[in-house]
Amino acid sequence: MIIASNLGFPPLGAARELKRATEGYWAGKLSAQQLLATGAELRRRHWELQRAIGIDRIPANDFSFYDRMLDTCALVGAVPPRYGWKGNEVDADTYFAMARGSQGKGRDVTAMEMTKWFDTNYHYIVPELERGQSFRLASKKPVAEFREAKALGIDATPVLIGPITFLLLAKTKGTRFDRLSLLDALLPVYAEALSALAAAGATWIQLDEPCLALDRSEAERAAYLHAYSHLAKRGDKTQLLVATYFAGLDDNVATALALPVQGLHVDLVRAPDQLDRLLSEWPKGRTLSAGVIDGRNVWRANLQAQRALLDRAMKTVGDDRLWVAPSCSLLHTPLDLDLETKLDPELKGWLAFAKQKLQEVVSLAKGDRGAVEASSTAAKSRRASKRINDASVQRRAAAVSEKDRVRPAPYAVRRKTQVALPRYPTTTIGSFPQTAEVRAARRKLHDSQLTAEEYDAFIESQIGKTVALQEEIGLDVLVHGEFERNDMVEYFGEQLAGFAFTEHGWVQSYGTRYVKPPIIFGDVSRPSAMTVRWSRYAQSLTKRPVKGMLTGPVTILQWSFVRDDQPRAETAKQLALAIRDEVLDLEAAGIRVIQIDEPALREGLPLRRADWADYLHWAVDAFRLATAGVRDATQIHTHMCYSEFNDVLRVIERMDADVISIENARSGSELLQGFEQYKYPNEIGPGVYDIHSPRVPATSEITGALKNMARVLDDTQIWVNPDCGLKTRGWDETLAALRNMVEAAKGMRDGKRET
Ligand code: 39S
Ligand code: ZN
Repeated sequence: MIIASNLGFPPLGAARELKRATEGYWAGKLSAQQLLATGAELRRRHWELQRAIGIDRIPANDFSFYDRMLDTCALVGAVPPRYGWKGNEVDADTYFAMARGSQGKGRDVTAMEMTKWFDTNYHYIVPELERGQSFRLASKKPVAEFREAKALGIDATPVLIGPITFLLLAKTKGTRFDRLSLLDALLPVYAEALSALAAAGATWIQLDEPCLALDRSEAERAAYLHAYSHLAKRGDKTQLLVATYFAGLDDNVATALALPVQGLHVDLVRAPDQLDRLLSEWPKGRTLSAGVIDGRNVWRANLQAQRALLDRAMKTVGDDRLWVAPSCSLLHTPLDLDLETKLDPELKGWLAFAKQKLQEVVSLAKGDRGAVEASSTAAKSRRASKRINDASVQRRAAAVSEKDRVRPAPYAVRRKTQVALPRYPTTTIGSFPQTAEVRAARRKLHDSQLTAEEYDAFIESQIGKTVALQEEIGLDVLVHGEFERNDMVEYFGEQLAGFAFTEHGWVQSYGTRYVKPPIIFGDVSRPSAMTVRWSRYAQSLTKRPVKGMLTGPVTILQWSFVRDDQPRAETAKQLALAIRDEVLDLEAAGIRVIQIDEPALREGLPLRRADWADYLHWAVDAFRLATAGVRDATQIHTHMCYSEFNDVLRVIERMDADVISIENARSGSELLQGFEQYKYPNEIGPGVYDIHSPRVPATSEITGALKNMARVLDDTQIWVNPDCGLKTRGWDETLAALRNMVEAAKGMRDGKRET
């Protein structure tokens, strides 16, 4: 019997119960007790669902109220000193203060840094570690959740983030030091956590080690062996499964197979080629968890092909040691396709969400012939469907040449013809608060309680108010505020041909924030203008320049579920042509500044460095194709966030935007260090405050950030802007922060007047 297994299940709930309860708790409308009860109810429901589907090994402790890396910080007592933690169990207020920062009740602490989880659109909280830091078991969550499952009669697999991945994803504070130097301090705490789970009756424990599937040094490989040898000495009978995903083990195969653990999970969707090598060296008695159902996309699997992989594995591993599973945690897929009542049936027949993926896992484990045949029929229907191909889009993409990607004049020449602005010009990244009122209006439009005319008038009133406020605050380049957008990717997906969108396909982005990634199923084009109406309206209200706001082709690609029947580069090119059409329409409508956001450009980098150059080449080409059609006088901006930019600084130069704004506030001085070593030629706005936290930065704090920038950048290059869009913030804190920001910018201008 092949075992059907799962690595992780999305915690949100079909009615987004977890989001509502958590935000309710933050707003003081729900007690901690009520929040915990909602969490327990969701876990129960999801465990029972997985059991009903027929999953044999169901995960526990995959649930999180905010993020599993943050949970791990709490587990091992890695709480930075600024939270004033006393060393007992990490309570809800400390936990959420670490996630979001906290202001009031005599406390003013910043949040921990947040960054992208590998190449996903999920963000994790980055552990902060100090030299010589100690650890201690400070959370009972894994054991408590294992017991909850056990009470339901489920022998669950508790899931922890493995010690090496935890350390490798952490950042060091204070003086730089080798994170792995903390390993020996950390391992006893992990051993204690494992023993506690063993004592509670766990038969298997899953340790997520995605870092083992990335480029690793010899020292890091040695650390893997060292860590798992230490954990193997526990003396209980609980078996360990090390889970790798998102990439193949490649040159780490020998290390992975040498670990003294009982099971290994590998991603055979992203890296099917690793199977032969693994099997040729497979240790006798080791369990193989074969990740053959794509946990990163929404396409229905071709079960026949995946079953063939399993048959090969079975010959070596034996069917009593073979598990079949999704490639990674299902956190990155929506919950349930059955909730989509409006999706057209043909397309629906090509898709699978988390619940359907687990059904596929069970079909494979059971060797269900009917299911295998049905999946082949669906695959054939998709390949043959007329809806996928648009000959005119394909012809246009084929005719693109390098001249379409190059602006006629260099930056220095263009700048002289563009909008005139003071030094340290101020702007925002584009969105203003998406209040409950704005969302309710969209909901009413959807439910026909508002007519299209009434909704449009409401959006215009929001724009009018926001333009007036920006003028009053004294910002230099204004925005319309993006009130008409549900999301910066979904909004465009809804208007582009070749896209489908869901009603309930929520996927966690960070904390309680979710997105509904659109589905790119066919050739992409833009039937008509998408944003011009709102930008033109905003510009009609003011003499100051209003920035047109678009999402770039790479980001639309990265934050959508993308068709898997042609190279991503080709889909990116089609998207670039669609955005190029919009850019030119904005320019024709009198918009002098146009921002094309590419926050996901960095996160799209392949996980292995050997694959970077190829990706960066086509990704930057897509951005250039989208933007290079404008006149010299049109100022092109771009924006990027949540990235380790120092990896891609030189690539940013090749994008040739006139101005780039960059996330910077939470990661402190790192970005600036990059600019010390490398002279960026165009203009740049490193974010001066963190918008992912409700706290209002003082003017002096912003001035400090600007002065730091002025040390490594020329003062004619520096723009003053927040880190990112303001849509998640409330109006009061937004206005207060922007006033301080403008005051700080003015101070910089005055301070430099004599030079
Ligand atoms: N990825 C994408 N796709 N988009 C991004 O902006 C980002 N930014 C970064 C990186 N990745 C991204 C992550 N940042 C949100 C905010 C920041 C993010 C990601 C997500 C966010 O605010 N998400 C919203 C949320 O979780 C949902 C946004 C949305 O689609 O709350 N809103 C819809 C809308 O505005 C639906 C809103 C909604 O929930 O129309 N409506 C209620 C309902 O349907 C009704 C509301 C009411 O009646 O009051 O039940
Ligand atoms: Zn941003």
